[in-house]
Amino acid sequence: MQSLLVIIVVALLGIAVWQLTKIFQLTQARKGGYDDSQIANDKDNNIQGYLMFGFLAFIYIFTIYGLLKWGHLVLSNPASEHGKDIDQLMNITWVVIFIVQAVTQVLLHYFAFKYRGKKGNVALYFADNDRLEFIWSVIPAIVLAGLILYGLYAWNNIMFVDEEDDVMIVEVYAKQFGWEVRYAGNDNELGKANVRYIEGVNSMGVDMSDPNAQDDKTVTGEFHIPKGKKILFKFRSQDVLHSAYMPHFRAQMNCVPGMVTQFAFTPTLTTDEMRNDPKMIEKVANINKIRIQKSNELKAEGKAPLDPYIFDYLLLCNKICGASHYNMQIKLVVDTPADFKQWLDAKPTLAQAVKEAKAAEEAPAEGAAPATEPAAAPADAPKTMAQVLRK
Ligand SMILES: [Cu+2]
Repeated sequence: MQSLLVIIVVALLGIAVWQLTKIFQLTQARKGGYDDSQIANDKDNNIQGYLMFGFLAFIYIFTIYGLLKWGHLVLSNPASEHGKDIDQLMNITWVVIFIVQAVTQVLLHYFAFKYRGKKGNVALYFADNDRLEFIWSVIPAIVLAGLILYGLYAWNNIMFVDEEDDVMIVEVYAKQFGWEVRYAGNDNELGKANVRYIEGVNSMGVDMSDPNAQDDKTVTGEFHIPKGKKILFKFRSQDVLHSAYMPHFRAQMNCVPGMVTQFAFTPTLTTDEMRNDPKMIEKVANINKIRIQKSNELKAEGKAPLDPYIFDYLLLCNKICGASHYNMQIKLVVDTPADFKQWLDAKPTLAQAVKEAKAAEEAPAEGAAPATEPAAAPADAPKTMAQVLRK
């Protein structure tokens, strides 16, 4: 509110100064010392011409200043195998843009200065120049074609998943506003799924009558993947378009209702390794510096201070999908293969979870102890689960 008032006061002051200069100019004009013809004279044109150079200097100085001041804020080393290709593609594109921008902006502003208005100058009628038009059409066409071909080549390399590859399948399910993740289990095949099967703990709509679904495991809150293993992500959406964005792995794919999309990558740095990356340490220190400032303000107001920030990989939604889109994220942990195995082994299969939920639902009246039941081997679970769900 206070800043709004300040803005209004500054705007009103600006208008007042502008009106005063106008009055001043009018009084001068009446005395005959001021040209109020409203037509630009040579002096006006010269000023505008030199301002062109002023503006040119401004955009270059601001660009260099921005690079120096904020250049370190971009993401640090990629944490996936293909990440280097994406970064290289991005860097080449930036270099091309910088060169083109440097040359064209100088020419644009120089010519605006050179051909500024001059008394007595008459414009030359100039229909076209085939050679010039040829040059400025062919050069961008070649550069763009090169960039596009290189981009397509990089994209095809990244998106190609060899059938023979030893990949681990992980399903990511998007919905307003959160993520759920399903592991394909020992058979590395996801059971069929459909929104119609959503019920209770089976919140991803897995078809429990499908034999492939019996060893599937679902998790929420956070999910883990092992370092060095190619992960084939399968994306689904329950409701609207979402986009699974894993910036540190340079990976993003739309999650489209009614279809399965995919993206595969091999993580190369565990969460711990990324936390110990010198650039990441610097970033985290920067964030915590800001947090400490904010915490001091909060403490002064008698509120609870902020926790220090610890780095974690995230999977974020990158498609504006509704009111809580901004908060649609899930923690992603990259473990060593051994840690990952330990983490995943400790999770129950979805079949077990469904069975436990059913048992808990039926049990309470008798006060019996069905809690031991769910521990049954998953081998005998399939039929029962399928029957339970078909009811
Ligand atoms: Cu979303």
